[in-house]
Amino acid sequence: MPLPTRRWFLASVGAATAALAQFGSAALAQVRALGAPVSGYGNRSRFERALRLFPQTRTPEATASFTPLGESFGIITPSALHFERHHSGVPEIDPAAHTLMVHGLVERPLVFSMDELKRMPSATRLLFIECSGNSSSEWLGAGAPSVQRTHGLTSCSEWTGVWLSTLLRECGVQAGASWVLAEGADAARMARSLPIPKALDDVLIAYAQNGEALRPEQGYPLRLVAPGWEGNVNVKWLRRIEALDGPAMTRWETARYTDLTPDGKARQFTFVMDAKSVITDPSGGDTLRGPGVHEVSGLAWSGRGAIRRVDITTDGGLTWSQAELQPPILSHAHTRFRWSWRWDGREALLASRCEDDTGYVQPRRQDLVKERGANSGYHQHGIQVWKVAANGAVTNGNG
Ligand SMILES: Nc1nc2c(c(=O)[nH]1)N[C@H]1C(S)=C(S)[C@@H](COP(=O)(O)O)O[C@H]1N2
Ligand SMILES: [Mo]
Repeated sequence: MPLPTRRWFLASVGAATAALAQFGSAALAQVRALGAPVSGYGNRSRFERALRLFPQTRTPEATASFTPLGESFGIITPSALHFERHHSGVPEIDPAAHTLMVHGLVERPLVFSMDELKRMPSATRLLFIECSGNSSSEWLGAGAPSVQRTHGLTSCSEWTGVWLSTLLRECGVQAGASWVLAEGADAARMARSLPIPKALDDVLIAYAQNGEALRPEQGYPLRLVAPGWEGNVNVKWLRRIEALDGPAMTRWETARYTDLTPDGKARQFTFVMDAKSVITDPSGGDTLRGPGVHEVSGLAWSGRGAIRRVDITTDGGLTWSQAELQPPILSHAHTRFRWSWRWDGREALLASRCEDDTGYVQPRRQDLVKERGANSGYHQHGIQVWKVAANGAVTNGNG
């Protein structure tokens, strides 16, 4: 690549020289004053402003908050900014009193305490959790003004716990068992059914997130994490697993979390989150400082596996250029991509398109609507377009 950044670099050197000249003895004296003492538990700088956003609703216990993806770096979501979706608020659970019961079609029903679970062989995985309602605002075109509101119902954490397969083997699953029901201890007693092959494959019963205990909002002290599957099945405040000979047909897999199609029928048990990507920088609400080189960066993920490729367009999909994927590139985790864009200062339609390692390519939003209609509600994973105006203002460009 030639050196497109040269002018930008020279301008920065000029600014730095000016700043150094202003850096007088008063500033130096301040730098030498004693700082704050040590503390038992860290907080971010008071100058940082990124927050989860949530709509004001009549029942704030039964809503969602959105991760500020536009202000995110790398692939890990800080636990304090992980999106939240609660159907009946965050229960307060004493881990010393909490248990997980595994029963139903098993040889030996067992009740596990938190201490017993933590003594068992553990596993750690970096995994995204995405609500299947993420981007539902975009089914009909430009629905939300910022990437936080269009895509902020996905987050990525490092989760540690016990494999569900380990617990099921302890209990001895009977031959007739084909599904398991997972139930939470919140007021809603939210519960979802999972087919046994998934339960025995890669489902984690997690007690830790990003190196410490789960946050209460994420299910403290125990949650289910089903890699790549819709957020709703990742049951929080987990208290019960029941082996069954079919799905339990709870209200969260019948009245909710089914996807209405144009013929009036609904798709049910649409577990897998399809490959999806979005440019987080620049994104809706940003303003480009002027023509020249801009680093375009964003996130891609797939419930089917790992991201293999991301392409970027600046002309609404007429031409595409391959972005760079930043390691680590992990299955069922956010992957960060970046691309250097020399903006000519004219109106642009900026978008990313990803492909996963099964060869699945993220569809255009219009093609998804053509196939599923506009009333699916869930699983909107189409390409997100950002419109860059000549004055640098970035807005939602979904047409
Ligand atoms: N017990 C229980 N589990 C739950 C929920 C809930 O309300 N209660 N919400 C579900 C939904 S819809 C989603 S998208 C994810 C959100 O997980 P998070 O709040 O940790 O981001 O949790 C799921 N697990
Ligand atoms: Mo969700």
